[in-house]
Amino acid sequence: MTDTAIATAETNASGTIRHDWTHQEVTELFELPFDELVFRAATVHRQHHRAGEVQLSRLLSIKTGGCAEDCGYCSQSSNNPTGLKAEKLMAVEQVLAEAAAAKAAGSQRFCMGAAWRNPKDRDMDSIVAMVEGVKAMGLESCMTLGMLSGEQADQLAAAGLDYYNHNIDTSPEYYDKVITTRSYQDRLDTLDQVRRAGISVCCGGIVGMGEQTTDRAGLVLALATMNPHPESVPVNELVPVRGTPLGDMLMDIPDLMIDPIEFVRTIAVARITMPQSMVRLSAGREAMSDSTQALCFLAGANSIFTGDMLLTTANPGDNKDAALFAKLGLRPLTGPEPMRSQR
Ligand code: SAM
Ligand code: DTB
Ligand code: SF4
Repeated sequence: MTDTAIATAETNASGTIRHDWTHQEVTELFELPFDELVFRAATVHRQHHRAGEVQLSRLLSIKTGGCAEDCGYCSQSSNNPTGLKAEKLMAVEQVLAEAAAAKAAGSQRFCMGAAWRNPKDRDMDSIVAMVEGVKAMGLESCMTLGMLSGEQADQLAAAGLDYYNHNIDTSPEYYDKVITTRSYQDRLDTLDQVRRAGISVCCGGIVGMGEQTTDRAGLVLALATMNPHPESVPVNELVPVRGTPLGDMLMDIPDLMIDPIEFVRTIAVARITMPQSMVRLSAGREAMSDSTQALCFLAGANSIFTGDMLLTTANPGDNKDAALFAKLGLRPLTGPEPMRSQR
């Protein structure tokens, strides 16, 4: 990349956020010398966010297992013999008790996930009550329930839902190696409904599934050419689960594991191309060293999931995270996020 290209890469000629990234440009970012890439990502980060502040979100699986989709990474697909016991949708009171505990432990956002291809209309009353109850506690609310109809997106918006998480997971080119039961376009259609309904978009993907750098560039490109960018971009490292095709592959061929430096590069490129978004260091922290996490924060990650569990797999937990924050001098996020419209 030339010096001029580097100087203008993050913004276009009028200084506005770019949505016209090309695969070539994103690939060139991935290929920068590591210190140059991280320096640029850290610079962009400081221009748009309060450095050293990290948003804390708590996840809860409100409906676990027995999912009809065949996502190759997921412990919860009924296609994957992982031994996970399928459960019914949790009672509203139980979900709200968990939300209250999350708030007491310092979370700003409460994210509820269901192992569904899509919610059934009969579930929507409970889902709406969960969103309303979480909002009433003064927490931000997020849900991830699979594909949504326009009507369901409107119901969630009316309940006051702040964020809907729906990931594109990987590049369009690698997608068929990961999931066959719903298409890339299905995902984009749900994201359109979420956006149209006025709910903030949380959309990202998973790396470390055996994909190549070109696919990681393709994933970031797909996100960074959305207009507007997703307000929240979770970058997950595959948590290998025995019984899932991708988890088995990774455990049997450890050489396929993504190098931590390449993971940090993905965070940095996401930060540079989507300057205002919250970039969330999501699944995979349990197996990650403090040093790798520190590099991720330096490269612009500014949101994490807290607590002992993600949905079905382990997360570092509050004690380890408190120690990490103290060691690195990080603080929980205060005040508004740059992109999110207040609801
Ligand atoms: N069923 C809904 C859906 O897929 O849209 C919501 C829940 S699903 C578990 C949410 C996201 O978690 C997936 O899109 C995927 O990106 C991520 N995820 C699931 N299993 C994972 C794993 N083993 N490692 C890393 N990320 C994972
Ligand atoms: C996302 O991108 N990561 C979170 C959240 N969105 C819902 C889920 C991670 C799940 C990791 C595997 C598990 O615990 O089952
Ligand atoms: Fe189902 Fe979501 Fe898991 Fe895919 S990622 S199998 S849709 S729970």
